[in-house]
Amino acid sequence: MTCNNCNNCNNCNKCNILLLAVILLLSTAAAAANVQLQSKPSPTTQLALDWLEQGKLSGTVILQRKTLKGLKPDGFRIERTPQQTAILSPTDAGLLYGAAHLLRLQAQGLTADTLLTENPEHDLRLLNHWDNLDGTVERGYAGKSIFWPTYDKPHLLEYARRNAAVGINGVVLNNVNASPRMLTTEILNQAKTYADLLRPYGIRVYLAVNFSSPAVLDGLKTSDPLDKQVQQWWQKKARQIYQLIPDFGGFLVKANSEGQPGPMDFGRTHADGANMLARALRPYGGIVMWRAFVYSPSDPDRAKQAYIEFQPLDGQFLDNVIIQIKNGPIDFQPREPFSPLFGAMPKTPQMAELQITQEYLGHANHICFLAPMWEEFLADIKHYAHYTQQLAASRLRAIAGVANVGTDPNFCGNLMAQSNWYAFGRLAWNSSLSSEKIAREWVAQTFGTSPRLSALVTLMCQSREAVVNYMMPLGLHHIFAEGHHYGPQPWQNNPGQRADWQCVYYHRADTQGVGFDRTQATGSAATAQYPAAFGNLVENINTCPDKYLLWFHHASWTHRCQTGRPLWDELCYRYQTGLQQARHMLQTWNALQPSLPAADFLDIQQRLQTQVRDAEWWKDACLLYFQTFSRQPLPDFVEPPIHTLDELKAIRLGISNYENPSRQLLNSKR
Ligand code: BDP
Repeated sequence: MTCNNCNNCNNCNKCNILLLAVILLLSTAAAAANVQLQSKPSPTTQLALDWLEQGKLSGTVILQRKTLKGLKPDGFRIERTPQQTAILSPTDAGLLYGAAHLLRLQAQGLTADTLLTENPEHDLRLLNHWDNLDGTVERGYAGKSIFWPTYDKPHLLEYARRNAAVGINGVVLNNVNASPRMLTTEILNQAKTYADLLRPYGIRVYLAVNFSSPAVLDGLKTSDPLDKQVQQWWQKKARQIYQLIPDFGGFLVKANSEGQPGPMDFGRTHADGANMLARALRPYGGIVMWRAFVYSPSDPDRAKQAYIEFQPLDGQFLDNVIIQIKNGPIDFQPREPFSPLFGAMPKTPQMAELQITQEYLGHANHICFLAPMWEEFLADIKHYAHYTQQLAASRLRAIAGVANVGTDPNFCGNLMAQSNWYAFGRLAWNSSLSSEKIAREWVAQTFGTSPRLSALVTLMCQSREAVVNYMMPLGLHHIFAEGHHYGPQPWQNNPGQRADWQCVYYHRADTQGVGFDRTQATGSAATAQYPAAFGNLVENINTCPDKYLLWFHHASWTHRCQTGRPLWDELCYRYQTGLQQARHMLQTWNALQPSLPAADFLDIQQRLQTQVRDAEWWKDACLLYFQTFSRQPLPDFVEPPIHTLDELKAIRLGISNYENPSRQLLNSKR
């Protein structure tokens, strides 16, 4: 750093901090005409100063709080001259994001443009933690909860730093399957601790709440949202929360879904329930994020049920309610078409829920960079559901990701999985960023800028398609093992359980063909829920992209795919390709050994070895099983299966051993 503050030092951090602080003070005084208020840096600008100092940014950097036309509250402008770089923002959080941006550029060996403006696309960029009060994390593969029952302060602050560095500005502290205990005074006090610790990082806290809390916690006779006492209970609770946490963000609610209580238990609607909570939070500026992940059997096709339940309620929600919708109509599968609810409720703010934790994508064992999946989804909702215009006109602009963070020292179960947390934050800020750019940024900040590492960027960008190929290609979905959702179980069909919890319900394989007919012509007519441009595209089997073929069609085994291959051959080709792609990922990684830290190299190498074995497992299980319907031989390009179908069907992964399932499997004959 060149020091402008004293003439006889070249790299004087002390002076630079002073300089930054002084300039901050002066500029804020000029803008706000209130010198005293900013007599010292705020906790947030202090963090920005610390980051810039630790990052050893070259040249002089000025942080200036300033309201500028075209800058949103969290937005920032960077103005660079030969003498200095100025970061301008109306808010302290914006200055922090600007500082992070400069550091991101520096890590890539880049300098800021002479004039650059950044505004977040979503005002609320949230992580949802599926953390339980006993410390377990639902669908978590990275240790225990970082919040419950207790916390480790350095770990939590580093978590906060990483969030702020990518612009994440809100966290839901607990599982959507929420315990009523969450709203007890004891737990609220703990939430206050987290709110205080996270506030300097520009992060607000939110809570997932259980709709039956009034009855369960305080013995009210009902939790009916139209009951006066129930309403008062929530109002009192909101008052208590805001006394503790004045900038509390609001509630996230999973209601009438998978056994959770909700307004429909009392003959009310989702709107009745959401609005009752919204009224309680409104005086304090809080919001309600009401989830649309519901599938009560309103239609024989589960993919249609959320739309059926929610779309008619458009216009009935109060203005501090936003509907939180999973990216696809079923449940975070390796590939789903976008949910038809997007764009279908023009009078209601909507937010996407993405899953960062790899529930259906190999847990922390498989390396799968998720940005390509989210890029595909975001591009589709922009193109077909006019997401950008909707967002621009929306009262609330938000997006959420289900976190993959835990107490593991690397936070995410493995180092590569951190890239998905990073990618979520970057896309929440700017959904037009390409996955390749995000991968490049992350690799540079994690491993450096050696040109050899471009192979890692390519590996990351191809990894999601590899996983789709060896797990559920061509629009297949929901053929994973029950319970832990790790590994294949396309034969799953438990008598006496809900039909739409069975894998056979989703693939519908028979001797004629495979896939779920969702066409209007002959099937469930799910295609009719979509905007015409998409609905018509996928309705017609000849125009339906192969990647969605078996999602929308029961295609015959001889159906000619867009590649020219008959369906059976194409299915075999995809599974075989997926396996080869997994092997290629391992080879690429091995070749990168000299450019990578030894411990990280070995850890990821082992995971990739597991991933290759699992890809063999998926390929063998799915091809041998579907072959019982297609009754055709495996084409020559498919490696002969290592296992028999009976052996594969006998595999039972218990909860205690599922973390490393493939270790106990599949090796005997290799
Ligand atoms: C499913 C998970 C389940 C969650 C549910 C949800 O398997 O653990 O509770 O989603 O999102 O994907 O509510």
